[in-house]
Amino acid sequence: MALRFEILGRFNRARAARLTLPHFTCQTPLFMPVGTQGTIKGLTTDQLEDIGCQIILGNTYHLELRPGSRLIDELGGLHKFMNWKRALLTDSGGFQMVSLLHLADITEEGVTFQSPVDGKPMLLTPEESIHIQNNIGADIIMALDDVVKTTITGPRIEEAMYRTLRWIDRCIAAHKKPDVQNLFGIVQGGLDPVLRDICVRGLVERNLPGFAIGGLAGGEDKDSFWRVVAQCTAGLPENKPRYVMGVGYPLDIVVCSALGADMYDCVYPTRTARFGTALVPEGLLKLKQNAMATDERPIDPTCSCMVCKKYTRAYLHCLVTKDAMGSQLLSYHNLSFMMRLSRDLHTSILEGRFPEFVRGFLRAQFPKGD
Ligand code: PRF
Ligand code: ZN
Repeated sequence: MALRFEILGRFNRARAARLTLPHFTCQTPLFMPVGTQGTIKGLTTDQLEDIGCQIILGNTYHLELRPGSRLIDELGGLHKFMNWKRALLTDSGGFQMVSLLHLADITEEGVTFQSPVDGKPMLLTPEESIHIQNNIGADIIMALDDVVKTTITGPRIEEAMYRTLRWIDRCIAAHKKPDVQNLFGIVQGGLDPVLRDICVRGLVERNLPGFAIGGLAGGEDKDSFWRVVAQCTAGLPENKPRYVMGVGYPLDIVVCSALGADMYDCVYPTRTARFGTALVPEGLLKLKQNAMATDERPIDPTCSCMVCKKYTRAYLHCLVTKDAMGSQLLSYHNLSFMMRLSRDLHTSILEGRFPEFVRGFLRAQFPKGD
């Protein structure tokens, strides 16, 4: 195992922990910004360090297409290639292919898809995904899973869950660097508590260094989503990190942390920035609105990030969607917001004032109590 997970404080099911990875020691709960081609769109790695980012996510599928994991390996791994000294996590690639390419098809062997480069049929097997991720060299690598939308019903959900369990053994067997890279298994099973339970037990038996809860945030209602997270965290070992994949919105991170989850990733803060939206304690601030044109305040007067210290809403209104600098500055602020949220969760759990923090967060987001 190439990690240490020490719980420093708890509040009911919520945990504040220290997660020691080969490249960095992180504090949880934590949010991981998503990079695709070895970059978080619009930000330098120095800026990511400045805002307190501890671990970022890379996508196996994108990196394999360009520049290719063999080249990354030859050039000394992704950390060196992208000049990022802190922790990295790579996702296995299957989910990205299925969600991006409607041409992807899943068989027992792996995920088949047409190369977006030359249209040739390609196959991503569990072995190949792990081999690529071994080459990329992230601190945490993810098992190849069979992901289905939570909004479908029928036997396909059960098939995907059992296949995910069969594939985990192929991933474990293919993993050549367990001393320096941590392989996380992914719980699938849709919204079915029986299937989720079988998957949790199956993965726990494999004694992996950490576990992810997958297949969520795909259009199901919040109640179903939170119920699955609550069930999975209850069944996963206390002393291992729990990662809810593809989540999310600030509210979901607060709720999932209360339910005992530790790690999150989502494109939302950077994507919404590119559409001109800033995350603020009250919810969302749309910089495109005409009212912003003469507003001399910072995005968020309570935020101490570089953008809020130096620029007005009026200036950002002028830039958004017209100049790349607009998305860059908004991404910088939005990720700063997520980092502050992660820190606030950690310290409030540690200091025994988690309920007060959650109440304050909810009051700001839902002032009318709805
Ligand atoms: N599996 C993988 N990556 C993911 C997910 C998943 O279930 C999600 C959840 N929708 C986001 N990213 N491998
Ligand atoms: Zn800010």
